[in-house]
Amino acid sequence: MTDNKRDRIAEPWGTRTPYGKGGHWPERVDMHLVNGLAPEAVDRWVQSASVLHSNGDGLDIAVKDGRIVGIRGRSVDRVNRGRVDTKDLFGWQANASTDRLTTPLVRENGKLVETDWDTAMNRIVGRSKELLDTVGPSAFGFYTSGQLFLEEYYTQGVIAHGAIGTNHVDGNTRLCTATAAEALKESFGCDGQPGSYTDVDHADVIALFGHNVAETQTVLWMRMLDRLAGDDPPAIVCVDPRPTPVAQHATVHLAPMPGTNVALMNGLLHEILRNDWVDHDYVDAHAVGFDELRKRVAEFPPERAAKICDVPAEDIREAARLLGTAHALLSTVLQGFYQSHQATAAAVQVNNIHIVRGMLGRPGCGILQMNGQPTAENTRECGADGDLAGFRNWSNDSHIEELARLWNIDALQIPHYAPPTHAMQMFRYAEQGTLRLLWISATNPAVSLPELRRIRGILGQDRLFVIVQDIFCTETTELADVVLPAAAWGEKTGTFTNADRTVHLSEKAVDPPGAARPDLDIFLDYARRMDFRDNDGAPLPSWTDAESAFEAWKRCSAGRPCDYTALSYDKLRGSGGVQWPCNADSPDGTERLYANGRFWASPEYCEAYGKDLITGAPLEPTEYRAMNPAGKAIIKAAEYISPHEPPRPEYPFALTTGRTLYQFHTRTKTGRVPQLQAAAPEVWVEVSQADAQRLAIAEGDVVEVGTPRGSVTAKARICGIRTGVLFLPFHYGYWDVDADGHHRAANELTITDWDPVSKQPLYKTAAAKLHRINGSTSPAPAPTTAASAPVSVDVDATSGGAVAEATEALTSSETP
Ligand SMILES: Nc1nc2c(c(=O)[nH]1)N[C@H]1C(S)=C(S)[C@@H](COP(=O)(O)OP(=O)(O)OC[C@H]3O[C@@H](n4cnc5c(=O)[nH]c(N)nc54)[C@H](O)[C@@H]3O)O[C@H]1N2
Ligand SMILES: Nc1nc2c(c(=O)[nH]1)N[C@H]1C(S)=C(S)[C@@H](COP(=O)(O)OP(=O)(O)OC[C@H]3O[C@@H](n4cnc5c(=O)[nH]c(N)nc54)[C@H](O)[C@@H]3O)O[C@H]1N2
Ligand SMILES: [Mo]
Repeated sequence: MTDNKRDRIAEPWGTRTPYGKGGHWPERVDMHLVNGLAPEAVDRWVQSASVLHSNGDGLDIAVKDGRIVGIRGRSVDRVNRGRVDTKDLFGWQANASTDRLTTPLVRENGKLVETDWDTAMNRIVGRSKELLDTVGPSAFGFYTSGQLFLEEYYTQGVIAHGAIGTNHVDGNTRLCTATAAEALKESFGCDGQPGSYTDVDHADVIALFGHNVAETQTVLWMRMLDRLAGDDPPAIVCVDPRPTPVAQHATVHLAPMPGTNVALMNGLLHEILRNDWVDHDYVDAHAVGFDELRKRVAEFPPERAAKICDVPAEDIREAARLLGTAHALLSTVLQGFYQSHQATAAAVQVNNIHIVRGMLGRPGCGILQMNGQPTAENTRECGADGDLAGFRNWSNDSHIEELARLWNIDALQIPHYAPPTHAMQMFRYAEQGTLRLLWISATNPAVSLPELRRIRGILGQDRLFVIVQDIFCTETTELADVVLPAAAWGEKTGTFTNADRTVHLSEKAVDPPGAARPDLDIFLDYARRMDFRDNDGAPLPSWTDAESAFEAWKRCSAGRPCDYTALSYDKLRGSGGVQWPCNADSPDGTERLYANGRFWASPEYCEAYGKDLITGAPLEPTEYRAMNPAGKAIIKAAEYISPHEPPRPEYPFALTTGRTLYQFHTRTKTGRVPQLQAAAPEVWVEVSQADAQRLAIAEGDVVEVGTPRGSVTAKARICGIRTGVLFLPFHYGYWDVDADGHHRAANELTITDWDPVSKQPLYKTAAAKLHRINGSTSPAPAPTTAASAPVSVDVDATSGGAVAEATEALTSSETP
């Protein structure tokens, strides 16, 4: 065994541990302890998993004298074999920030003042009862997260859908992976990730569609890099307008204009069908809809797609050849598709490639319609996100009756007159005044929603009672009537499920600060104070702590695709993660879904009857039955429609937004962590060399980016982004104004518009203008290690120094 030291800011992916196709991905245990503390000096190691992305890397939290002092990867974990993402290595320090929320706050005479739990909760209960009596359940909205625990979402779902009976429950998962869920429902009748991370070990082609995995799930990228460094490496297809690290390693990099994904996908499918790279036996036996696809993509020869997307037709042909002749194709999809124009229609075309090629349910043949947040999967499973618990179908009465039996309430109490309200619509109801109480937990919409000026206006209304449950003061708590201090990851116990269905247990390592309480306790306290009861007069929800909530969830999941019945806290303790479904038939979990070409798509069982990919209109149950009586996979074609806000003379650029390796979202955690904050301290805008030259912009010049919604000033990073496209990271919030009061938040610029099918907002396609304000003496504060790498050689390389060192324990021999 050898121990390496690495500056993990300068080298985010650490040392390569190459392995060949079908081989065993070697262990590499990463560790960072505070101030060079020796591992032997740690009092306890407490099992958990990563919380700053969706990868679900197993790790142990180091505790000494009742405080978190570091992190070590878990070598037994199936997801990471010991590796830890840079943000997770250092991010835990935010827990101990001295500015944590430690006491509830209530608004008095316009100002937030400290108070005790009784006062804060009684205020919420008082307003709740008044609204229930006067307006009814539809006055309530719950806007939650992809960052709480499974137990917390299930509890919230039962309180909102069951006890109160409102249809207005959604998560920030709407901004994140609503399209992943929707694309899976459209193609397979049900949510649930078909693939597994172990598909990386077997694939001969890996295609990443709008997914900068190198910066956003860095450990998954390490697995891909290790395959690339080993024998028989896979070919990589990258679809992204920016020169991401993925693009740098790609065999073919397609850089389409933002918003043109469907045209590109149709061009790729055109070539796959024209060359008859189709598994006709598979399609005949297991799918419906092939003829419609054939007709649709016939209209899309690569030349036509090339013109719309502005990529060479030859590259489309070459990418199609790789996809079409792969023996084992792994595809991943994320925000470059989900937050872009025609989101669901585009994501579904990736599923179509796998269906027509029969590439499902076998090693290496995975689809990962990725998640973003650590627990986004659970928001979806538990029905806290505009779905119903256990992937139940809101328009199937027998599914509603099942829920009513589980919760021991009347079926009529569970609203199902329409699909659960999506977040963008909830904010509209609040704007219009029909939604009167909005309970926001673990999300910061005053930075993360589109068109922030509008969002501030909505949250700031007097008639809207706003509750915000967070671990810090944020731009959103500023607008609240009541602020509730929550315990963070590491300070509470619960389970969570990553992007490849792996369930992990995260145990409490230390106490929360001050009077902060676990989100679960807060929701249960509310239910008790409201005196919610089931049909027998027993408390609703009936559980009292995390483990009893998990046991209740297991009953709810029984017989559904996300079946947890054979899992328990005890089974998860010490384990390397277990993939659902995990039940009596598969007690060790299930690596891949849809082996044998069987889907969860039968009309009686499916989660959804699907929608029209262009208008989003839901199909009637009878229409679905007629189309797919036997529950096969559904091939859905889509025509291309041009983006709603294309570049035009006044706004000549396509503006896209997203993230960078070192920061997480609105930076409430990573902005408080010295190593991470220093690596990307302020906003920047990425501009191509050709555009910079034309507008006389030099590296580091201060520029203004404007859209019809607002403007942002930032330093320009001149990089390899394609001409005509601008990129802004969205991490920097309303508070990050510069000395002259100029805005820094990307969402000052974004548009209130969403995909008609998944209702996910479109953060990746807006038209913008750009002009230089003045010069400066320093380069843009953008990392040099990733997609924002400068073309200029005069910019110092991003590094972290001694404080950013982590050790890597490498096993020299490969153990099978
Ligand atoms: N470091 C870090 N990691 C994270 C997070 C974080 O904040 N920081 N957040 C987590 C969360 S919640 C999420 S959702 C994931 C997101 O992870 P990703 O989806 O990988 O990240 P994004 O930067 O949002 O977008 C991915 C890419 O889409 C490209 N893109 C933009 N527009 C288009 C388009 O129209 N077409 C195509 N094909 N590509 C386009 C962008 O250039 C960008 O490189 O990351 C997770 N991991
Ligand atoms: N322009 C643009 N906008 C975007 C995106 C984009 O790519 N471009 N991406 C979108 C995506 S994919 C996402 S996921 C969203 C993310 O947007 P947000 O959810 O708004 O971002 P976060 O900063 O993660 O907010 C989480 C909040 O929860 C708090 N918190 C952390 N842990 C806990 C806990 O245990 N309990 C409680 N109660 N609070 C906690 C944090 O302090 C923080 O304030 O942004 C979306 N917005
Ligand atoms: Mo996300």
